[in-house]
Amino acid sequence: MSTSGNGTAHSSNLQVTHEAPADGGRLIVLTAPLTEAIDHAGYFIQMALASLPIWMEGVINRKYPKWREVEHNPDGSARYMPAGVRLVEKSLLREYRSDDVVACFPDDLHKFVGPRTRVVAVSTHNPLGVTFAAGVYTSIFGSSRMPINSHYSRLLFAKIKASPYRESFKVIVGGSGGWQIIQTDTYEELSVDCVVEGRSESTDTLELFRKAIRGEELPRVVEVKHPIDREAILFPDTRTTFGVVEMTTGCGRRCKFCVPDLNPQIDLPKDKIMGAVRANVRNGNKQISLATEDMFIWGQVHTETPFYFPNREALVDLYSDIVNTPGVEQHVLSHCTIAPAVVDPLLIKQLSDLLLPKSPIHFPLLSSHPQKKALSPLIGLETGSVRMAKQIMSSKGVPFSIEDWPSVVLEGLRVLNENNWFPAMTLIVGNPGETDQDVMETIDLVYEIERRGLFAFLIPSIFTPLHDTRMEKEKGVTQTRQLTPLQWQLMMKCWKMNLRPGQYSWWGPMAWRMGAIGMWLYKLRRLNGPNFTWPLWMFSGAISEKNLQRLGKIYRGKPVKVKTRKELIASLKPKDWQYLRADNGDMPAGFEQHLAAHAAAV
Ligand code: B12
Ligand code: SF4
Repeated sequence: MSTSGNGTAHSSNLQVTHEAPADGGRLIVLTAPLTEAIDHAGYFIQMALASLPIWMEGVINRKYPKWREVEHNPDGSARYMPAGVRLVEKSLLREYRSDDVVACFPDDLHKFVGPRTRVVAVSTHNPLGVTFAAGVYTSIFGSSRMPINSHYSRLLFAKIKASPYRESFKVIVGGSGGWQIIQTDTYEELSVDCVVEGRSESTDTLELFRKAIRGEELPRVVEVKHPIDREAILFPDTRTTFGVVEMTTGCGRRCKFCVPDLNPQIDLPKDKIMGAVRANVRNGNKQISLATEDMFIWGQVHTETPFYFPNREALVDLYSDIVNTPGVEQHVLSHCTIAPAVVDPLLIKQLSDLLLPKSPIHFPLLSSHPQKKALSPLIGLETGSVRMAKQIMSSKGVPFSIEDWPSVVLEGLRVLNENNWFPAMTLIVGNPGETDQDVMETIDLVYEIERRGLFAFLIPSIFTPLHDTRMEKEKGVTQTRQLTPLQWQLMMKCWKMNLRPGQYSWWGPMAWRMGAIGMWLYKLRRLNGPNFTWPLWMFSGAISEKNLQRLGKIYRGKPVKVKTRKELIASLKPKDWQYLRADNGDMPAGFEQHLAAHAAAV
């Protein structure tokens, strides 16, 4: 049971009332799964909800007993909703009256869905848990189909399906996870009429809603265009979950497996970002997070400087205004890339000075900040194999050559750690064509991170061919039982390293040993097959890595030859030197003469 902000109790079970809302309901009702809408405990809880199987919900309940408690506006609508829902709402309000449209939590649908309702629109991020990282952890623990988030998404769809007014409204689904319904063909099962691929701002989306309201048949899938003009992107003027406000769309580094990179590279206008920040604060939010694939491109899109040389002044100005907005008590970073930390370490320092005081993240054993605060953006590491990196993400490290990818990762991480940034870094296991040699090179890089005393939360996930990407048709590993001993070892080594900061108590290592082996005996041995066994022993720490290597059970990684920042900078093409900032030091020999000659030529 959960209690809403206005004191009414709700159950998160299927709840069907046949009593019509007094006003006949709203014409258009917007919603999202509870697990994607909650604005509680920060980003990590939602990531856990997406990654743990439903049978582990008790772990979340114990850690966050109040996670289901949500707040309401006086009319019963949702006080906050994911940014995607808010934009659909904003898009619709260009055409419909505000009392025609409402955004509500799943438990409140019966208050707004009535005989007048013509559309129930669902925004979803990850409804069936078939995307990377989400699928992999649930499959390790036993059921690949039902992460907690997926369970709650299904509850939402079941509730909509069971509505006594279901015949008189259409169900339209959108958001970054809509493709999962198309790919699994679960339209009937979930009672979905149409999935929209693309942004709500599009006039095609509005036309679709018009059609639904006229009661016409809808196509199963509608692809709508992404605005290419930064002014065409709308901004919420109500509160969003976690204070998410869009900062950029697209990326530009062109990794082949990536969905967001397919969108146009746009950095959004500062005044609009600030307007949405203020709107969040006005509506009771204390936290802001700018949604982006790479925060470092903001201020450098379609300028004369290539986007991968960050615009230090613009970024510092933007973040400074955000964290200094009265009412913003917390600020969280979303995604970025690592090469900019090597390009401009002073930018990282200046951002740290600004952002650390407002970061809600504390890593007492890692941070040198007086209050042990830290910043933890999500960064793609993906692979330590240069051969693989060339195939799937040849521009990931620009302006540096992809040949230097391991050095870019290690030097970038050094700069970040020195400034109290401890990123979550994703790795892809089981890329199409991945050989044992590729996995060994990734293991080498992971051991090198450990050897150098660097820290990142390493999050391995199994390759998932995502819809529409240039790797859509490729096949990698599909089940955890197919993972090789080396792939398992990479996964378990990452998790072993992640748990390091929690292992300094006297009881920590012991608990892990017992827990890991107990879990293996109980469930995981059968599920994940024999290749899992020795990596798990390595993870548990019950037998030392040295001994496991001596017995020939694991590969312990060999030292990686790494370029220093100075060497990396020296490897840049002279045409790029003009974009370097001398205050970072490590300038290539002949830098000043080169710049003078360049200036003269210009
Ligand atoms: C912020 C963010 C988070 C936050 C907050 C999420 C939240 N609930 O608000 C956190 C960190 C919690 C998170 C978690 C996860 N995330 Co996330 N996240 C993002 C990020 C950076 C921004 C999302 C956002 O708000 N964008 C701004 C809004 C406006 O965009 P939007 O939601 O897409 O909405 C637009 C359209 O989709 C459309 N639309 C949306 N809804 C609807 C509905 C209808 C009816 C219509 C017509 C249109 C429509 O219109 C909107 C614009 O007008 C995106 C990347 C990105 N740039 O989108 C990744 C992203 C969405 N996340 C992703 C993933 C994988 C996850 C996790 C599964 C990761 C994990 N394993 O833990 C979890 C899942 C969480 C869950 N509960 O299930 C992937 C999704 C991949 C996919 N589904 O195919 C993305 C694309 C990142 C990536 N690079 O791959 N995420
Ligand atoms: S760097 Fe990240 S966001 Fe950019 S293309 Fe690669 S995976 Fe996508």
